[in-house]
Amino acid sequence: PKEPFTWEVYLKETSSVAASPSCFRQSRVPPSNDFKIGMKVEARDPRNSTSVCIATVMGLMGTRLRLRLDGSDNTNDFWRLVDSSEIQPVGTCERSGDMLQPPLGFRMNASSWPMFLLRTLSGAEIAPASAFKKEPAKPPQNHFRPGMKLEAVDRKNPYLICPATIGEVKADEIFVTFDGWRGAFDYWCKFYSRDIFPVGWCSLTRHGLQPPGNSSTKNLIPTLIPSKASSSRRSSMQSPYRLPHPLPPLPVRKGVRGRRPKSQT
Ligand code: MLY
Repeated sequence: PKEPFTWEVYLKETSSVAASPSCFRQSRVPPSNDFKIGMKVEARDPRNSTSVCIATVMGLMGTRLRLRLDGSDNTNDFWRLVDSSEIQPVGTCERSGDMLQPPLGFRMNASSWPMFLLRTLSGAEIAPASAFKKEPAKPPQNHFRPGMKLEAVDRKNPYLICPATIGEVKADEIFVTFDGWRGAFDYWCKFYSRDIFPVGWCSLTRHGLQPPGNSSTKNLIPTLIPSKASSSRRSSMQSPYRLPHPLPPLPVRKGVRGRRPKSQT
């Protein structure tokens, strides 16, 4: 029976180190999540960052909120930390002299927006200002190094937080690689991204942590290995990769006397 994932065992197994908490734009003591399902907040529209909209808290996970813009459909939910600068108490927008906007893809006629907004907010539970926490400051510099471990939001499945490794560091950016997933979910982000957390964050905040995937980088067929030795003899048009072994011969279809090769499916 396979042991459940723990960082303690995994760091040993992979002989790797966790990135220091000081590398991250996250509080050393995670904030409490004082929101409740159904509460209304103001949120920047993720698809149109110039507008501030009304959103409803649809779910809570650790220090994160699952949000849905009122007047939008249920297919564009997004996640924000309780100390995100992209959410604020209802009334903040108006006090600063701005107007609440309908979300991109508002499902009604634009002319019905003022009445929709009125009905949305009347009698609704408004999240108290005390639930919104101050966003931590950016760390002054990028202290990440390749090989350091962290926990990171899977941006293709943003409800998931997963074990990850720093693959590359370039100026104020880092390449986040997802352990055991062959690169399909990897991304570049700023070192001060809010989507990355120190090892232990999920456990501390009672957020689920995905186990590493099981895709090995070995045994890929065909396995492409960068060739170093031949690089000086290569013309710029040739691939920097070579196949490690000759490919197996293709099955040959013989005439009437022969048998057809068996299907591989
Ligand atoms: N089953 C989905 C979700 C994969 C999630 C990968 N994350 C954890 C890096 C898929 O295979 O696409």
